[in-house]
Amino acid sequence: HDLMALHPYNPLDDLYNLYPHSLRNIDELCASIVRSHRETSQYRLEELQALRWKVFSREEIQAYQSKTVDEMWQHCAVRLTDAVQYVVEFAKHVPGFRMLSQNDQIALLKTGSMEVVLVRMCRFFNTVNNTVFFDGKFAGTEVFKSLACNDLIAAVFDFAHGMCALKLTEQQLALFSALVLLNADRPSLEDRGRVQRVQRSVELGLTHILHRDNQDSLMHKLHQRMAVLRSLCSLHMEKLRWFSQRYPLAAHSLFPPLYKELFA
Ligand code: CLR
Repeated sequence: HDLMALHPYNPLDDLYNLYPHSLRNIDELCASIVRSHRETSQYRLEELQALRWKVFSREEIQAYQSKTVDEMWQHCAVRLTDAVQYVVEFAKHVPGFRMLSQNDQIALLKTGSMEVVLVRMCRFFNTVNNTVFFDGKFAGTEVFKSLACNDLIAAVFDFAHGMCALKLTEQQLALFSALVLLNADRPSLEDRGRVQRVQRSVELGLTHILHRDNQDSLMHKLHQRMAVLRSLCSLHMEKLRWFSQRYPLAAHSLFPPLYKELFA
């Protein structure tokens, strides 16, 4: 009975007993998702840890704040697009993603790439002083003042704070990122069934990792974070529409092509 208390029932256990060989498949799936996360994460955690206290000076902050709205939007769009490009690279190496039709790959990236960027943001976030790694140093919300969308910035920083509080390992973060991307509920998918099968395998992988780490209860919290992500991304799209209406020329000619292709 004591043993039962130590090891609460997990539906995966039945699966392992029935199909011991599939455990190896799950392990292999997890290993390749973790590998592609590592290879596309831009900075290693140790590097970011070392830069943690490198913050912008008063003058540097003022320089960002005196940029015009369109200058700052363009600047951030370039940084975001750079991050999105790494997410696209990550996606390509998630087992099953490249087997999907081109249409479905693009549909998943259109809605998911920004969400994964925001999930990844927690690696670049310092909760002690509420700053994010941006342009080589750590920046607080005030740095983004000239974007004129303080509500979005505050919500994004809040989200990063909440993600940090979960203290995910790099492996958990990798699997969660893959799950955010492989979502069969996204609009305009051609072959929803195929996306669903890939989604299920990634879900199984995440469940497996959390179970192994003795953190089964994290799954529920991660599903809650996914709902917040969706609202953040619609806020981003709303701001983008507002900006494109006010600055049509800037939005048309200064945004990186990939940014326009995915979000405009
Ligand atoms: C996220 C994790 C990536 C590296 C990275 C690059 C650009 C950063 C981004 C991270 C976090 C969010 C960020 C962004 C640049 C601008 C954006 C700081 C750290 C802020 C929130 C402004 C958004 C403005 C839009 C409305 C255009 O691997």
